[in-house]
Amino acid sequence: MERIKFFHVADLHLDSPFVGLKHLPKEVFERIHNSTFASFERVVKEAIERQIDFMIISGDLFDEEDRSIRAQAKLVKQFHLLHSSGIPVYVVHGNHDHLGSHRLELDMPENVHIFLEDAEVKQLTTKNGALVDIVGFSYGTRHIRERKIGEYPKGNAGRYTIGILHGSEGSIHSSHETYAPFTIGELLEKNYHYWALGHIHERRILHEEPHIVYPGNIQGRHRKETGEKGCYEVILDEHHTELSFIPTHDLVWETCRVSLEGTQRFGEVYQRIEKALESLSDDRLIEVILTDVSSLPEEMKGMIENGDLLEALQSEHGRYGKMKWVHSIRYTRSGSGVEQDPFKQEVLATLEGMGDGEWKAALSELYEHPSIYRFLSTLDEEERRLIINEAESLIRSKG
Ligand SMILES: [Mn+2]
Repeated sequence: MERIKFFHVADLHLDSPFVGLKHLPKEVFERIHNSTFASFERVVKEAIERQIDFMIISGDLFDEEDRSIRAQAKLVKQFHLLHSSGIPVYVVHGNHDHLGSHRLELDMPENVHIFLEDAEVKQLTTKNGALVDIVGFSYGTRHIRERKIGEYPKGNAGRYTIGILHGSEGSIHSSHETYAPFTIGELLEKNYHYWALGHIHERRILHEEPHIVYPGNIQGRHRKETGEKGCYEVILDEHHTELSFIPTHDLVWETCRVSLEGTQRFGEVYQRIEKALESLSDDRLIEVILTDVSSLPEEMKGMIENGDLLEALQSEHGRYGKMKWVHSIRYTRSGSGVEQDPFKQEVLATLEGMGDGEWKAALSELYEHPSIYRFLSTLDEEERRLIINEAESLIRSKG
């Protein structure tokens, strides 16, 4: 069989709202707000330059069920560019942009092939004459909890078979909800040449030969989606897979740890942070975590907590080249003194002992709020730690 070359892209989340970023100057806001589109434009540019045979998009093209016209128009424009270059696109919709959510739909060019609710096979002959079966399904509603893998037929000899699946591999524990679950074994049984997964926003290769791959999203959307983001170029021949990651992100979310050991004055703190920021590349959205703060006077900690330090850094953002935006500053308290007040001791001990149940109860008002819950992701260990640290320093600082 002639070799084939395609792009595996997933989780575009076009027009993501980037919640949690506050008080952005206009140019910073616009850059961030446009970043999902900028990344997809790069995906398309690379696809055309590399003359791929076809593109696969494994779900969550849009971030919201009521996909904006702006997002649709920009997407359609990119699909037209692919069309002009003779590149077909195979699309499934995921939990974020399921078929049932269609409100106002723009017409897609004819190179775009969208899968429907039941798993189906779409056939393609590449310009080199290779025969390819592409199998997939789209989410008809937001929550697909059942196993859909049973609907996928076995691969046929003499043709490439590629499976597209937006869902959760059974052994992965993540903050993503479990949808259309499957196991690696179930995928291998199908005898496909490649599995183009979507849903998990981290890049992961679950199996090699045949490759089972989550490419991750194309642009980080919050501080936990750190690092480079992009898509995979896949070159297949009958026995071998060549996988290359192509970074296309517009902005990278990054955590920057700065030790404040021995510092006492605002000027010293500021300089240490500035120095650390200078060493980072451009086009970063940065969370600064200050460590070793034990020598820091309480009033300095107050300036960190009340946002004064952050504001000072942000007002200087122009100095850091193209774009280095510090979106938050926190500090972790290590080796803090023993509390003498018995009441405070009691409260601190309770805080330290908070289990899942207590967290759930404390957060239920937010996490069960009908219009807020969908903007929230679950708190991981580090975030819980930070909240506890902040509460602790608040309690200790009150007389
Ligand atoms: Mn997604």
